[in-house]
Amino acid sequence: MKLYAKDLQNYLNKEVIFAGWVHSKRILGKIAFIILRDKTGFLQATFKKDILKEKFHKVKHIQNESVVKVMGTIQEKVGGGYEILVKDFSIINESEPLPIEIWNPDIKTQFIKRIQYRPLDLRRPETLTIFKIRNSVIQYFREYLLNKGFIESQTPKIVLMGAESGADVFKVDYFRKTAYLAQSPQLYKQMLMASGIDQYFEFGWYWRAEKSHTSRHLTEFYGLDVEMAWINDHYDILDFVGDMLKYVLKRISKSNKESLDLLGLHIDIPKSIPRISLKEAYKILGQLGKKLKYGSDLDSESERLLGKYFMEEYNEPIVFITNYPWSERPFYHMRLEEDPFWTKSFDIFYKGLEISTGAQREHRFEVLLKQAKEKNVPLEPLKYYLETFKYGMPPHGGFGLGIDRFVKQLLDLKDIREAVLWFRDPEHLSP
Ligand code: AMO
Repeated sequence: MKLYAKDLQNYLNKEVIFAGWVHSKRILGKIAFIILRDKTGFLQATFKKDILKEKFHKVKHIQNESVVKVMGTIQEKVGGGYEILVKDFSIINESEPLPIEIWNPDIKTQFIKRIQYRPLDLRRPETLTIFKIRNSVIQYFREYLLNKGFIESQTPKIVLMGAESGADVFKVDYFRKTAYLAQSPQLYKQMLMASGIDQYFEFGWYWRAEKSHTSRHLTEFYGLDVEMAWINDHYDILDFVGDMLKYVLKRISKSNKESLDLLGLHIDIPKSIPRISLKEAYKILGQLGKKLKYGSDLDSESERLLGKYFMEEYNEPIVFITNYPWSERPFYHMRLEEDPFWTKSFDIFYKGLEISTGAQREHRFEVLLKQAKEKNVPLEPLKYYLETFKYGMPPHGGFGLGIDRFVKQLLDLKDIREAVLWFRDPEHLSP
């Protein structure tokens, strides 16, 4: 096992082997200092000519960012910390001069070039931290759901039809049949509600062949899908998701303090998440000078305006907007009994960006079939999905939450591309 810099205090006056990257180098005649780095910190390696004899001259040729292994004794360093007095060393992998800047305080390398050299970019603590927090985000969502008794599993990603609009799908040549990459696990997670797994979630990839060039769209993105049965209506789901979001944000704020400090961030925890219907949102937008056609969806400017309004007026970073028009929602959303123009649906906005969509689903077979026909959804590939609704399907609903968008908003990143290791958009398939 590697000895990490953070554990050096346990090895005082002991002989050890330490490996890491060369962070910096200083040569003063017969003595040289190399600062070695690993993911946990730094160690000064002290090289002396009288110990290393003729091997000493090799130290001068070691380039920054090379991987080096040193053997020697751990000592306390004057001024605090530890150093290793090197008895022997080897260069494991030499580095050429880096093609991107990583240690300048003011990085000028363009993001697109940083992505071409993403592993090097990830040596920067600020970049690495994004992925440490992303890792925690996924862990805390999972933790919350498992503690509530949900079951996590996985559903097929090579499918016969797109689960959402059906448009914007990537085709796959599947042994001479045409298949598609899943747009979402929607149909499968709903089918599970008839199975006894009445509280289900999965993390997984979504693919959408959308030619969007925005700071919030990817063609391949990662999502959390949740589905639950025995609900009364979509407000039950919002009660659940509200508690979950508060839990995750509190947990990040407490357990990832060091990472947040490095990025200079403070997390606002929602207190009482505002919940308004789309009709009410139209009114607020009207007061803010933005007119939307009655029955239309929110555009990105409206999302931003509402986010700003609820932050300024109520100090709330998250907003739930409910009851979207049937014309704007997929066939599986349940319509309001009293006014079927609207659906029992919602979108969740975090700092002015949609991070999640959900709804109570239509569970009555005849109504669902009628709705699918009304939206001109091809019925043949839906056969097994629709069948499930004939044999005892409980009322149910759920939501899909974009992890990349959540991380973008959480960390105030300018672009969703910063929140994924290697992104896919209409122009980028490599690296
Ligand atoms: P929807 O299509 O709204 O809903 O997707 C759910 C969430 O996924 C994220 N998202 C995206 N993230 C990055 N790039 C994109 N191109 C992109 N498109 C969507 C958003 C969005 O809120 N089946 C339903 C969910 C449900 O009802 O359970 C669905 O897929 O954060």
